[in-house]
This record gives sequence, C-alpha cells and structure tokens, in this order.
Amino acid sequence: MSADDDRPAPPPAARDKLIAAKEDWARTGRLLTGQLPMGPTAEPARRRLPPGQTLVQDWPVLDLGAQPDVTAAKFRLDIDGAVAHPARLRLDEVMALPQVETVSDIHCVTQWSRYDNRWAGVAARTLIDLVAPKDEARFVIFHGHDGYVTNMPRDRFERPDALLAYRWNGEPIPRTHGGPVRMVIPSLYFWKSAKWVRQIEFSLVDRPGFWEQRGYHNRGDPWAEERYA
Ligand SMILES: Nc1nc2c(c(=O)[nH]1)N[C@H]1C(S)=C(S)[C@@H](COP(=O)(O)O)O[C@H]1N2
Ligand SMILES: [Mo]
Repeated sequence: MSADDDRPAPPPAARDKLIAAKEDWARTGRLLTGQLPMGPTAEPARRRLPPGQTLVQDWPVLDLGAQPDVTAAKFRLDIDGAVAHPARLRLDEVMALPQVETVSDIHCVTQWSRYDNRWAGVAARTLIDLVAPKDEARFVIFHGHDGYVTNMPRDRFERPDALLAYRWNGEPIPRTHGGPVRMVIPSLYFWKSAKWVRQIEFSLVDRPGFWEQRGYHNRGDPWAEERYA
C-alpha cells in the first residue's frame, strides 16, 4: 500500500474494554465445549452445525466499533504483496469483474451460526488470477479500512466458496456488515472475513492479525473448534 492515502488508523482506545474481555475469554477458553470435531469430513450427511455453535436467524453485527463510511469516491482495493501484477481497483472496477453467487453458512467464534447466506461478488479465484501471486506466497493478510487485520493460509482463500462480496441475500451489503465490499471465507470462523476490506496482501510469511495476536487461534477452523490459541 502506498503512503499517500487513507492508511487505516489503529482501533480506537474506547474499544479496549471489549477487547480485554474477548482476550480474557481466549485465556480461559470460555466457549470450548470439548465436543469432538464432527465436520463434513467426519459426518458428511448428518452434521451441519460445527461443535459448540448455536443456530440464529438474525445476523449479529460484530466489529471494533468504528464502522468506516467507505464511499465510492474513497474506495480503493489494493491486491498486492508477493504478486506478479499488483492491482489497485476502484469500486466500479470491482463491480466490472465477473460476478459469482454462492450460498454459505456463517460460523462466528462467539458461538452463533447462520445458515444459507446468499452472497454475490467476485470469486477469490478471479482476484488470484488477476494478480498472479508467487508460488512462495503461502499466506494472505487482509486489511480493513478500520485498521483491522486478519491472516490465513492461502489455501483457505483459494477455496471455491471464498469471495469478495458486495451483496447479501439480494441486497447491497450494509455498512454495518462491512459494505460496500467485504470478504467472505466460509471455511473459517467469521472473524477471518474482513469487513470494509482495503487491502489483500499476499505474503511469504504468516503474520497474525488483530484477534490472532490476542489469544485467538491462528487458523480458526470451526469444524476443529479452533477458537483459541
Ligand atoms: N474490518 C473489520 N472486519 C471484521 C471485524 C472488524 O472489527 N473489522 N470483526 C470481525 C469479527 S470478530 C466478526 S465475528 C465478523 C462479524 O461480521 P458481521 O458484523 O457482519 O457479523 O467480522 C469480522 N471482520
Ligand atoms: Mo468475532
């Protein structure tokens, strides 16, 4: 990312209490159920809800409290790092890329799951083809306009269900949920899906993000109940 523009500010100090509470849960393992992982691999037909999760019908909002207003004028998406062709996209350029629709379940580490979310956006695969990451770039780091950072192995981002989403259930994604454009990585807990995404960085080395540095699991697979480090 270049230095000229709106580099995300660090999360406001007012969030320290919430952050401290969540770190504390991570320390005490508050939500671990001790159930065995029974994911699609273990129980293909019978089990849809990962261990320790509860199904909800609404869609809770979770973030650090600052919900940036990313107007079309302000919007920029950098896809860069260890890639052959770094890209900087305006919102209209994102919308002009081939569109996909996916349906996937959300699993949040705070124990709620929400089934059948219908997303429209740009497949991760399309973004990968656009920038051509180096083979050695085994990690992807996502940066939000609010300063949020989260990391994952590249193979999670390469899955066919991963996308840069701009619609949810037929409507534009609202600002509260990370609109105009957010990541959706269904194979990991939802904290790995960056809202208001500003930069997708391919990296040779792994770099734990905001929650990953605060006691949350570095990988975060809900089927393995990887909540805490
Ligand atoms: N940019 C940004 N992305 C973020 C967060 C955040 O604070 N900032 N919070 C994460 C967490 S902890 C969760 S659970 C989900 C919540 O997404 P939702 O508010 O749309 O349910 O967003 C994730 N992505
Ligand atoms: Mo979360």
